Amino acid sequence: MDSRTAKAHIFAMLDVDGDGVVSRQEYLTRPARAAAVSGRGGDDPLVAAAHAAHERVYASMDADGDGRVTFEEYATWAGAESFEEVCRAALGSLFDLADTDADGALDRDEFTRLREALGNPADNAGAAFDALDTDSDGRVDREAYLASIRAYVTGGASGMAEALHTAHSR
Ligand SMILES: [Ca+2]
Ligand SMILES: [Ca+2]
Ligand SMILES: [Ca+2]
Repeated sequence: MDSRTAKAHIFAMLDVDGDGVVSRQEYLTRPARAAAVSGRGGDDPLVAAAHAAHERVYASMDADGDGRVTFEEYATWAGAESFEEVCRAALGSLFDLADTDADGALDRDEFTRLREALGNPADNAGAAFDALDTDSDGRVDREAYLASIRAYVTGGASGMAEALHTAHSR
């Protein structure tokens, strides 16, 4: 799998209504949904942090600032540099929303709820969890979660990336 294939999968997931453009609203719905499924209200500081982190990603991603992110715009932008600059914080904020018992790891239920909130199919959530939970202790920690997504986005041909590729396929 090359990174452009991975980017196409991710873009398709972000473009919820399938019109070929990721709108600002589509993107900002992600932290809102992650907050909702985790039972968090608007007064939770993690909700505000997640919203702000996603605003930063969208502003970075939307190079021409027209409030529409096309696939070409996305594919040009996505990569290791943008991951470190803005994506890590946004993805970490989603992880924190989902980590409802705040133990620094997602258990199977927390992980599955987050995936569903972000529009991943529920039917392979178990396989995706197993691929990430490499020591099979029933927990996926924050660094492992972020590292696996980074490897996927940047086209690393690791076993983890392949597992995630399957996990993201519809
Ligand atoms: Ca769209
Ligand atoms: Ca744009
Ligand atoms: Ca947890």
